[in-house]
Amino acid sequence: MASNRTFTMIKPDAVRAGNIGNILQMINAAGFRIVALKLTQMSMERAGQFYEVHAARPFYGELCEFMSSGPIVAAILEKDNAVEDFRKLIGATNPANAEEGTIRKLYATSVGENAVHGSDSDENAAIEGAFHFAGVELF
Ligand code: FUP
Repeated sequence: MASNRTFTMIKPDAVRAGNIGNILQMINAAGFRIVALKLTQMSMERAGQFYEVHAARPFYGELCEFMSSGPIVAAILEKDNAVEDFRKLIGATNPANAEEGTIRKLYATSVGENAVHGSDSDENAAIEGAFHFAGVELF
């Protein structure tokens, strides 16, 4: 059975560009309920832990520097089929390949600075949500 929760981050590029409101509006309009939400910033070390799965990839250092370069909005979202439906809403990792109307098509500038994160599985959604939020922060 598909889980009904996913985890997202509005990344430092989109926060710097003033797009928090626009992106949250798209998330709400697509039918996701906000379960948890905060403005926060990851240290280089915390970003390294979050993206540990990519540690061997050539872009890992740049990715961690970028993700710790400024505040992010972290959120847990709820909807039927949340993980898959949210991946559709955000579009392809590289905005050049993202479909029209997706968050990355509208707000991402490159494969590295791609405006938003969306969990890729139910298991990772739970792990990533717990990485950023304590139980008392979920509503
Ligand atoms: P996604 O699940 O769409 O966020 O994409 P990945 O898990 O494959 O990648 C995680 C992050 O690594 C991306 F959001 C940006 C960064 N990345 C790069 O900088 N270069 C790449 O070639 C691939 C990913």
